[in-house]
Amino acid sequence: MNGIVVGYSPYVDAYQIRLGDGTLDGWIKAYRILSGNSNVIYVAANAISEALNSPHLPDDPKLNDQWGVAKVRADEAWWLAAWLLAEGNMPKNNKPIAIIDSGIDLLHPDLAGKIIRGHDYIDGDDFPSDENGHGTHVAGIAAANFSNGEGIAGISWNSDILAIRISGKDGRSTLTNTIGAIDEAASKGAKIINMSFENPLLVAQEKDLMQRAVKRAHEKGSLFVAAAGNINSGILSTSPAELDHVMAIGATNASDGRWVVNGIKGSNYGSWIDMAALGDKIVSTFPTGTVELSESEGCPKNYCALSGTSMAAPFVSGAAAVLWSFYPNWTPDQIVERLKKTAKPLPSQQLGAGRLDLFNAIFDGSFELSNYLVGWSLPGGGNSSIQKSWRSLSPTDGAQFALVQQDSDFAEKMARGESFAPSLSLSF
Ligand SMILES: [Ca+2]
Ligand SMILES: [Ca+2]
Repeated sequence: MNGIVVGYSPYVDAYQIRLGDGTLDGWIKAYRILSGNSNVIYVAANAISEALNSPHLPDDPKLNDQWGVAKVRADEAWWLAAWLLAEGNMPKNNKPIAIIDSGIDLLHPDLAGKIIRGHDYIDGDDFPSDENGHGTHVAGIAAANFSNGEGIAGISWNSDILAIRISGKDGRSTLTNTIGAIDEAASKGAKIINMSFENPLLVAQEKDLMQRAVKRAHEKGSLFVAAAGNINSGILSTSPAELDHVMAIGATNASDGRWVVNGIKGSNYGSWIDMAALGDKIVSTFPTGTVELSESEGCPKNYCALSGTSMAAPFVSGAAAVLWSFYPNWTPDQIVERLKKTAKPLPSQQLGAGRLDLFNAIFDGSFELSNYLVGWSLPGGGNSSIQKSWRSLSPTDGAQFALVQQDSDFAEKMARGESFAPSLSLSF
């Protein structure tokens, strides 16, 4: 069968196997062999197209407009998470996300109950409301209320949002406000700090000041995600995305090309980009009243589609929060590494590691496993049962997987790299 183990999840205690024969027939053959082994508790396909109608997916009415959800395989990640949550095998709350931006509509129905009010550096108060629209949109992508029968589903199903306002109606900010906001976010315990703004013109001393603030926060355990900027440049880098310990996020479109509009506006690219996420016509929350972007972007109240690297960054911020809920003890650098190494490569796009793939990020730890797992397989014979909820056999993303659960002792041995009986070392 030529299968190889490409991942292991300690939470589901399951191995992910990529089958050499990716057809349905190949899967069925592999299923019969694996499910016949007494060490295998169940075998299931990692394919959940049927689950789109299942109760595991959120009921938010605009989910159908959120093309990015399936593209980054957030739906599959949610599906796995829903099962783990139900089993009590996962934290109910994801890591808090700070949105340093133009503020957030504090009255929005799809952000209600999520927002922790940070400082408003424009008004000098603690009501960081949004007169521009940008911050409200960014916040929703990362963490709008999930499965609440309203609006959209945020990528992270249960993250608090720390709203910090550094720009007014015109969307412009200052270095002082930005540095204050970074220090504030870290001191208030935000694990993920989203910065969907760009400045290509900072001088060295200004960059250094911002870098120092980032470094302080990074040392407190914060992960930074920033927009790479929208000037369609392969030469200019922008701050804060270019700084050390900050993920620089470019933007892609529905066909995994770099997001560009008429060759004028587009995602920046180049060797300084870490990875990319979706930035083309992204539907998210928008202020309930009239704001600056209402007219310029033709946005109705409450929800609107906007484009740019500003939208791509919160996809990654939300994804980081979800990934962290699966691996609560990881450091920010481990989260960053996993997100990058499991991204879908986009050769020749100059968008770093490629486009976010949240399901892969959660499940594909192949690069962290040593080679002894490659070629691992099981012979036939014994009892098994298939999980009834995991019934779809359709391939996703061109690959077929089986999830194979072992008894816990077996998993521990595997994790320690111990050898097994010869009966467990056959090749497919
Ligand atoms: Ca205010
Ligand atoms: Ca919602």
